[in-house]
Amino acid sequence: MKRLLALLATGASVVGLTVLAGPPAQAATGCSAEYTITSQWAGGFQAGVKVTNLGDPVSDWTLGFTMPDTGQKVVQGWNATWSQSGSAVTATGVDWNRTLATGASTDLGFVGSFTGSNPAPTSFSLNGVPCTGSVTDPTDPPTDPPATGTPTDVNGQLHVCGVHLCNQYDRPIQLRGMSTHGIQWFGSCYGDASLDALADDWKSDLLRVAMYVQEDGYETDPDGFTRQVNRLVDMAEARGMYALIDFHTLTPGDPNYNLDRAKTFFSSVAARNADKKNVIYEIANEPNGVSWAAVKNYAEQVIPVIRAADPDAVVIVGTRGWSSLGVSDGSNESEVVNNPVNAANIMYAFHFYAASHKDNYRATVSRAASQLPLFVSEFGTVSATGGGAVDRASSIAWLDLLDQLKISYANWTFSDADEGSAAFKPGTCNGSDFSSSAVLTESGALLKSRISTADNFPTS
Ligand code: IDC
Repeated sequence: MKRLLALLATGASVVGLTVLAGPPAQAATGCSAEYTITSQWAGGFQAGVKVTNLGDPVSDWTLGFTMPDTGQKVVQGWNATWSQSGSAVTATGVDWNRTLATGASTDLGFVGSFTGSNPAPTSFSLNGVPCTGSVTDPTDPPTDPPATGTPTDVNGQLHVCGVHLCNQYDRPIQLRGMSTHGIQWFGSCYGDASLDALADDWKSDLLRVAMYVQEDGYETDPDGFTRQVNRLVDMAEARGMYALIDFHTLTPGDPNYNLDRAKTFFSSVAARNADKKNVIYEIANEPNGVSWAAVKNYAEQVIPVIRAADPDAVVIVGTRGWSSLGVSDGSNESEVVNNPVNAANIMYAFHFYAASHKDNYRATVSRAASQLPLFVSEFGTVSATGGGAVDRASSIAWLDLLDQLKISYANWTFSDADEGSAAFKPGTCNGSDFSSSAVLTESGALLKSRISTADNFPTS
């Protein structure tokens, strides 16, 4: 059964269908706008607007609407350039969502304030055309009941299909989850209670296991760290979560420095976990100060080692410039598109920190997503240092974009590190409460609210 989206339709039928006979064809126009208040507090609220273009493709758009109460104001918005004059609000598309094909949607949002009441806005229009259309969501699966079971039960062995991550039914899915901090430092954060909370309360699909190679990591005790990683793979599996095994190279930035270690490590974990369906391998966290050619050379030596032991697992390859597809080094995705890694069933890592990496990075991802299979195996809501304040608007813009593109993600970090990117307040991992809101940081609360919404995994 197709879900009919809640609409602000005024009762008119679908606008934008061309009539077969009659006057000469004109550009088809029309839109629908779905407005939702996602939270509200004394004098303030957060709202989302899903805009769908029901007419001909547009390469530039402005959404207009009217605030019914004089006290209602847009304070700060995302995924568009917002302005307000009296009761009239406009939102204009930004680089990466400026073009809307027929039937395409984009999600915008804003934080607002109000003094009296806070009714829903009226008179939505797109490029001046009233949004009176209705639309069914073409991404809805044709199945009736929502899938039941854990993420790994429902999706089984994953593979790459086109630019997407696909499940056992060969349908694109998005995994949403969390990354550990360095397991050499935060082992106490990864026990039964915290992982129960991650699976049951957060409804996380995924645990990324960040095994640093340097900084007192793998190189100091290869067997011990291999055991720890395998233990976390098992703990994730027992809870129905995918496990991303992250060979967390960072400094030095050239992954070839660790090539022998990578071969030893991956031949061991791939052999040991070959029969499991929940394992994804991430072979180099963040190459930096090194060319794409060098990263590709590393990947083409490590991937065959994994394939020899575990032929069907998805492998994620880090990209140049701290896994920015080269953008942080002044390059872009074309170096990968023009010279891809010679291997099948792989994805490319894209990492971002929302307070540091904004519109030009989002534009890169929205462009690259139609050409390369991308996996956001690490991102933060804060600055690239891992600390500082949560950039809420940028984080939400990013998460909306990843949702729209069905790009999987893991947030840095499921830990109680004393830095803004950590989900838990310092000291949490010494205790037994991983579920109450009292132990969450601002970043943790935001991510938990995003990750714990129902998954929509196709089952046929
Ligand atoms: C940071 C940690 C911080 C630690 C530092 C050095 O948050 O506590 O001291 O590493 O190991 C990355 C890296 C990730 C960084 C993170 C934040 O993958 O290891 O973690 N970051 O700086 N890339 C961009 C940001």
